[in-house]
Amino acid sequence: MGYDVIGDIHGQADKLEALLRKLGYVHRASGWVPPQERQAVFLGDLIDRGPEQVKAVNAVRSMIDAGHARSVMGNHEFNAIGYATPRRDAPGEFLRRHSPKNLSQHADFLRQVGEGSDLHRELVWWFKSLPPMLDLGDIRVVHAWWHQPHVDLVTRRVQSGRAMDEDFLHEAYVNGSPEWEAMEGLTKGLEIRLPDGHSFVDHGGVERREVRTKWWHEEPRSYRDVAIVGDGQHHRVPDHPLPDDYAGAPVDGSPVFIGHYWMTGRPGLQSPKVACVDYSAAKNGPLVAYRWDGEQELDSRHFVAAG
Ligand SMILES: [Mn+2]
Repeated sequence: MGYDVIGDIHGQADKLEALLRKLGYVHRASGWVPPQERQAVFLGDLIDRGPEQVKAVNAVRSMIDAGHARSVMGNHEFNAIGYATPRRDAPGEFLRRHSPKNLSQHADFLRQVGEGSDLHRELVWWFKSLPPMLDLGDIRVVHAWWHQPHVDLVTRRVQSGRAMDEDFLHEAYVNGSPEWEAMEGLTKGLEIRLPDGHSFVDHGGVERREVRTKWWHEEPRSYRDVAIVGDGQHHRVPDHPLPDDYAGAPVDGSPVFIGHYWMTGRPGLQSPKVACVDYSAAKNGPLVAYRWDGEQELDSRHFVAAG
């Protein structure tokens, strides 16, 4: 089986159609059908930000129902579940707070589905069925970070093929709990705190000390090696050695596909074993796929972009 691993759609249904066409998929009454012996694999973040979120979800969902695709859960689906799930311990409140910041990230989705509608409930129920990671044997797929301890915890707590249950969800929304750590790590990646006295300015102009990392880096020595910061900010990240408890590590074993990181420029590999296929389709970037044909060492010629 060959896999077409497709990055974060964020409601860009037109880009999805263009990419599927380019990959040789054809549209039938049941939905999009792949070429023989192929399957699509989606990396999550189907929703938020874009103009046609329901259409994008339905396209992916019908492919999964027909056995033509799989998808993992992104942080935006996990957030959507929390936003819509009442807290058992605090009537009137939700697992994810309805703060102005959380609302603004999710407002387009809520408007497009109709907040509180049957469609909204239905889609949230479906999001709970998306696995946080997929080990397909020859490849592994996760939205942001394949970290084996997190994978093991979620494997124990979320039965494969079953929706995420209320107990797990409540624990995963307790800041600092093992379940929270695991879901944060898998869907948002590894973040570390810069040493005292150091900070950088993020794309929104906010001064930060917590920085996303290239957890896949093959010889991580310093903060500067692994920090993911915007143009012009790299010099602000110190060249100090990483702390002993730094949890990032290069991948060995089967290749790992990720989304989430808002890449720009020409699609390229993170390492021979790691490919990020998110090239900012939510902004002005293309939707990108990696066409996997069985190779255990990835090849940058296998990227396909549309839009
Ligand atoms: Mn994401």
